[in-house]
Amino acid sequence: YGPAPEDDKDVRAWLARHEKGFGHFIGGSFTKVTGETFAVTNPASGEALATVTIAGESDVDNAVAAAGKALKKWQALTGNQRARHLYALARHVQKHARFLAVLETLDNGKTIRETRDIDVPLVARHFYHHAGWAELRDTSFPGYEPVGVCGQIIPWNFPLLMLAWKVAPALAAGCTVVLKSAEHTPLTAIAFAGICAEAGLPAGVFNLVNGAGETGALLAGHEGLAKLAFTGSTAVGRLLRRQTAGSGKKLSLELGGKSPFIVFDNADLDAAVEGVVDAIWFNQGEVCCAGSRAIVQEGIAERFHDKLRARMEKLRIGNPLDKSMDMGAVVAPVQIEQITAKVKAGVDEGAEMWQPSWAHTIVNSDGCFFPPTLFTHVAPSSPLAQEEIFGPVLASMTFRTPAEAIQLANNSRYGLAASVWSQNIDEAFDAARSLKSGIVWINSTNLFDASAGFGGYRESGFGREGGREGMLEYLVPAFEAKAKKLDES
Ligand code: TXE
Repeated sequence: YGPAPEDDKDVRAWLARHEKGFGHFIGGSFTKVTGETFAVTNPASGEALATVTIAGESDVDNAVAAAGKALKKWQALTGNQRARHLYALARHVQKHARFLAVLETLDNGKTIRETRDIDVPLVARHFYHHAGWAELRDTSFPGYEPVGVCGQIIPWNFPLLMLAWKVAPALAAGCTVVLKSAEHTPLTAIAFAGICAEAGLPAGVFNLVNGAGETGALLAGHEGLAKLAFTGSTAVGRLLRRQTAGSGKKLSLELGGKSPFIVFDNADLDAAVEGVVDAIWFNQGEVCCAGSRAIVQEGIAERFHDKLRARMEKLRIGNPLDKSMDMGAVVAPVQIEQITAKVKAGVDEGAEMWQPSWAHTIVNSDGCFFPPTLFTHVAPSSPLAQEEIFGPVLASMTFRTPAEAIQLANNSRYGLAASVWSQNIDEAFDAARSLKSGIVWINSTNLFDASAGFGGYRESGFGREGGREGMLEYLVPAFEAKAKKLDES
């Protein structure tokens, strides 16, 4: 990890100005840094970046109260007025795009190429898109009302993008929000809170609390919420389902995945190999819909794996602020430990592991780097094929017939996404129809858009984010909302 490039100067200056730490954002302003704090680290170098206050019970109470207080005023605005606020947020995100991209890269370890070209532009796109829904809410969803105050808990793999996925539809629907950032990566959510103030969003419409699982549990259990939206691990998703059962809260869960990447023998192999790069090495494999299981037709498997290994040799991994890097750092040492343990278990059970010849050169650096890793001849029942690794590790297996490919692909407790590669469009559509997953990409992978609903089947969760389906998560039929109001009075 070499000297930091010049272009992180603005972010460094901002961090230096907040040397004493960051508080929460409640009722339109930042709270003081008091009580317990946690440290935020750059995973590419191990250096400390900032100190952040942990939200306890009274902070969560205050944030929910602020969101409750703002609800009436926010709902009294016209759709057009709410839309203007969303447009303003989008424009301010664009204005600070470079700052946000560098901050996200420092905090999470993902490459600047990704934050600059994908994460931050998609964040702006989500606010623009949902500004449209804000304006169209009454005509597009007649008979629906906003659900009310929403609690939102986000993970660390796309910190600012997951914030946008949750905050934009909630605000467009007419809800107010208390968001909890992820403990590894709270900094872009804090910067976004500043943007809300700068863009003139009414106080209390967006509130931010920081902290780990304890803070998340306090928020999830709060009686003042009408809805909880969560993205994270299946284990915590299960806890939250139990915690909110019988509470009357509306719930949406976006959890893990083990998405298949099916390559038929007539696929354009070079395109499919590039697809794998996007599917499993994009964002170091820390993607809930990562194509982590390659399912390759037998006749082309050897050729495909040879091409893949040649491509892996050329991947560049290192300082995420360096614009030429393909892969950056994994989010934290704990995640490296998890990936390492799962890879070791795969080797111990006899699966064939392959890493590029340069893999050893990154092992002893100060940062959390993990080389791209390929397992071939993986047994379908192996943990390598069944468990989410959430790292740059691809498990590959082969099939003979299309039916076998579908059977292997659906042999999972998850069902988030799938990718099908074939130049025979009938074959591709037949496969797509039979796959049990929320999204199917054909001859492409990891494509996201604010207008398309995203979400899973089975243990990947329920509820959709994005598009019309995503809006419905933040609305309720009017009679339900009225019954709730009557209950409360
Ligand atoms: O996730 P957690 P972790 C998967 C991935 C990864 C594993 C562990 O496989 O290796 O999860 O990551 C908050 N009540 N994914 O431990 O704990 C937490 O503070 C309420 C997939 O980081 O689920 C954070 O804000 N909230 C996933 C958020 O939940 C709680 C992305 C997610 O953290 C809580 C992340 C509790 N009891 C991890 N405990 C995806 N689907 O993209 C924790 N949290």
